[in-house]
Amino acid sequence: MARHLITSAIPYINGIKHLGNLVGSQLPADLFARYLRGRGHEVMFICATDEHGTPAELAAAKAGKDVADYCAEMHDVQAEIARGFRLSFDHFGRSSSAQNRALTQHFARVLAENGLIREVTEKQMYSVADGRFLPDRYIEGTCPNCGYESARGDQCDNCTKQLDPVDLINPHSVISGSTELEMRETKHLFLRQSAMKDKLADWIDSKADWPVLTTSIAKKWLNDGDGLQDRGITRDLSWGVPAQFDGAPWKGMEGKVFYVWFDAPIEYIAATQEWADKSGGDWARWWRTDKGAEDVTYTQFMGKDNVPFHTLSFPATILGSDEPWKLVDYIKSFNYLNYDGGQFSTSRGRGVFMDQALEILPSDYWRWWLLSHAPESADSEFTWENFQTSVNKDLADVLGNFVSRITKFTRSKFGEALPEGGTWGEREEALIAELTTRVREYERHMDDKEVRKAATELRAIWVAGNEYLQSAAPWTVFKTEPEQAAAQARLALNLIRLYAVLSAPFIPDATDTMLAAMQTEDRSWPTDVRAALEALPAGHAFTTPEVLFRKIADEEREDWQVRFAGKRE
Ligand code: B3M
Ligand code: ZN
Repeated sequence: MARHLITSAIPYINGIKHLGNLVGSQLPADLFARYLRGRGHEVMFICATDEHGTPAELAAAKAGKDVADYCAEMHDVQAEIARGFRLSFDHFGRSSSAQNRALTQHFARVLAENGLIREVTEKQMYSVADGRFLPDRYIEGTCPNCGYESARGDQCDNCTKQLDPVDLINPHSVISGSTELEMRETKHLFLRQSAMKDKLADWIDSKADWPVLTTSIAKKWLNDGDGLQDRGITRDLSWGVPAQFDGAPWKGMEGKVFYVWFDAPIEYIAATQEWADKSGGDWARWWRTDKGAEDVTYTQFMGKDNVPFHTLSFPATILGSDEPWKLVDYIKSFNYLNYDGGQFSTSRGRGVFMDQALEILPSDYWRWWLLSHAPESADSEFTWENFQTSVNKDLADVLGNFVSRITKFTRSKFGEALPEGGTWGEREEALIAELTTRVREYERHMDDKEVRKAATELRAIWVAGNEYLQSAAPWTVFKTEPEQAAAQARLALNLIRLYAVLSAPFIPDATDTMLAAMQTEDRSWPTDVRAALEALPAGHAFTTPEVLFRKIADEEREDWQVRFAGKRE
């Protein structure tokens, strides 16, 4: 049994995320966590809300709420939706926690002690109309790198370049729209990332097995010349972790807070501390290599825009501390999911948001489509036609139909218990051989975090059962050799349990339904497919489940297409 630490990028607190956000981090992280637990490993799966910085302040102001109240409310909203999608976090934390405040200040202190923080007096955008400095997202303008016109002060969404507000061309205030901006002097703390360039480069070079998407982004910013500039880690904001040294204000930093991207990844650790404080568990054995974490495999999941912060900035914090913190072992990153010929748009309400998705269909339908179409090697696109086809074919026609056909047949001919008699022949041996190969392939893809390939293999495993049933045709065999039909039905009913176990990472609710129908709680992984197909003996009672997956009708699809085309407030 191995120990796996898994983190998903922590979603910003401002508003409900869309399906593209979900498939880029939380959902594949959940898939992996469920898979590893299913294989009997010990898993710590951490996520949280990212509550500091300008996104939170701006959203709270827009909602007319105090920012702390706004964050508390939105955290609960996001937690509820996460439960709806069956995201199996061991803890869903908050970056505004006391634990994260203390840990963030701790890191800043040790980095300063190690000579890796310097104070910089610089000129920053000051909005005369707004009467304040405008950090990060309070400024928008044109990206100097790619020309995208709505680049934010901290990063360009189009080309992923990390920016400083002063880099923008034609900047304006997001608060007032004013372009009456002037440069005024202000003092900030800078993390000397440049001093750690070689260390970071060696570390990234040692990760030969990382996805190309991850290493290419990391190397691009590492070798770009300006990718590893020292970065400001404080901001002129009131909401955030105060820029203090263990309680005492950092001289000259009064009234400033740490930059949200400085404290957000630290929350991965702090959230584990939150979990420990709540459960009495031991966080250090997951995070401190001097306290047991050297045995931990740590995997992070995130969208590609988050990669620079996880391959450069956060490791700079960890390595720069010179303390025995666990560094990430594998970074799985994702491209973007587009929506029906364009992009998801939070501001225009274009596309399906997590709450809306659950209003129209149960989570398994979404989980299956999103994971089987995860934007791994390239951006992928959600279309309603494709969604309808996948659900109707894969879930209803293949898996659902298999379960319904064999339970109904057995009930009508033998009653609701696994029938006795008969033996396996060539057809059954061939099926066992095929499934053995496919289950091993499925495991390999899951171990490799190859989400789409795993989904394809799982679908093939379902198809194999359907084809077996089709060619064995127990309904025909029953007329002349009822014992033979009984052996076939027994095998097929055992396949339902096998499918339940294998499918759990993708469609956990269907797994529960299938196991309940088979009246078993045996979730043991099919290390030996033959043995797994004999797990439920003759005489074992079962029930015939309700429709496992319903089909999506053309009218519904058309209706949803119109409904989610845009304009949500
Ligand atoms: N909140 C950005 C995002 O949600 C940011 C991730 C933080 S991970 C430490 O995409
Ligand atoms: Zn750009």
